[in-house]
Amino acid sequence: MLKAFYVEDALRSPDGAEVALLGWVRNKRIHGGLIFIDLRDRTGVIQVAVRKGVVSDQSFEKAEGLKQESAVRVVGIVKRDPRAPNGVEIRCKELEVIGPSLDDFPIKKGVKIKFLLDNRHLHIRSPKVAAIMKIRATLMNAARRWFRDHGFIEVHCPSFITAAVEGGATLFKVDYFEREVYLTQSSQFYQEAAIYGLEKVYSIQPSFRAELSRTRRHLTEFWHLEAEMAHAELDDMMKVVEDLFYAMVLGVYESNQRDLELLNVKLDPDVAKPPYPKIKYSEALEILKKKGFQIEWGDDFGADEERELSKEFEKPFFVAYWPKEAKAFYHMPDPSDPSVCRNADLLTPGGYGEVVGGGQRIHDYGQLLQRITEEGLNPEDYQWYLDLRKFGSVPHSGFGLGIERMLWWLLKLPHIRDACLFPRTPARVYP
Ligand code: NSS
Repeated sequence: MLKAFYVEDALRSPDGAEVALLGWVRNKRIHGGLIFIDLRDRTGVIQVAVRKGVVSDQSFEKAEGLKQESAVRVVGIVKRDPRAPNGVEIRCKELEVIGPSLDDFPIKKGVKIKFLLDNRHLHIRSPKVAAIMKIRATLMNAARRWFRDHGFIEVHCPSFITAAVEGGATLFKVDYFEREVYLTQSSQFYQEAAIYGLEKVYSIQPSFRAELSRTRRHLTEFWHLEAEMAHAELDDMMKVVEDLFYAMVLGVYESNQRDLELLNVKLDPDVAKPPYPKIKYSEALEILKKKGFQIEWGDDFGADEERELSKEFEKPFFVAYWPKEAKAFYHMPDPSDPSVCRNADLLTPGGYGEVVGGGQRIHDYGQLLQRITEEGLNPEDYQWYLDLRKFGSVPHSGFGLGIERMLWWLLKLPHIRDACLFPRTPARVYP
């Protein structure tokens, strides 16, 4: 039968109730004829007391021999006891080993980060990793709920592609039946095609970047939440990003208090309450110059620039109207000043930097063709993308949000890889 009773249910049960728990042995302490087991499941840890003479000799022997992470089934009586870590103890009546640990569990206090990453398949059992993953799942659920409530339709786009969205330098090549194709950096172009049938769409799926940067914020594979809207301009896109972002933060605040506590994160959802400050690229440049950065008009911001800039803000904030040289060819030049695009990145405060990139797309055929050529790209590679501008093209906008970047900021994680079940970075594709 599927498990339906968890440690958290046992903690809430009245004294004297008999409960059966399935879990894993996190820790064991032997005091002569009394053995304490810390039993873990996905909802928490509870102390189980196994007393000689109360349980059968067989159950006591099994308990004595338990190694860390053995899977067990425990039947016992709930008893409030102030000496127990959670104030509740299970007085064991019966213990059964479902899956023994064959070796000593290698994850111990004080092991190095590399060791934890090499043994990520075992480390992810830790309550802290589980808490991060539960919060991650909430972000996804909250985003889906928001999109559904606001009339967006979920689509699924291919990962094998033939032309770059975000520049050729970060494309992963794939041998595709002796043809060279790539792993996608973004689903944007497919979403742009989809809006002509579905008008407002979103997708949540992996994107890939062959980025050799060993920073605390770059992955080679990340989960990309993207949306695209027909009949939408830059301001419409920023409004959607604000509302969605807040709904995601609020979702975590409402559903994950215990996980946040375990991670020692004090989350004030008001930090993400719209409206967000909006500054222009030119203003951001001035702030950075005043801070002593040697940066010129047209330069993209690196990790250092973003970190310093984002220390100036208390809320997420938009940096809008970037010079076209700094951004991909598809961004729409602003009609009132064509040297800048109608685009905006959302940066998180406190030194974390960019989490969302997006803007209004060029919807005019001739203008798109011109930008493709100006950038030295081959129009043939973008034939189908250009085609979209031939048949009833409309102003449209969209954005992409990195789920791991958002978690990194939200939980103040030391490294973006802590936001992944199995991170992928230049140095790591195992396990
Ligand atoms: O390159 S982006 O800024 N924009 C796009 O890919 C657009 N084509 C999205 C769109 O408009 N549909 O990437 C968007 C976000 C960025 O803000 C980060 O949050 C995340 O994707 N991102 C990454 N996260 C982790 N690691 C890496 N390497 C990475 N690159 C982008």
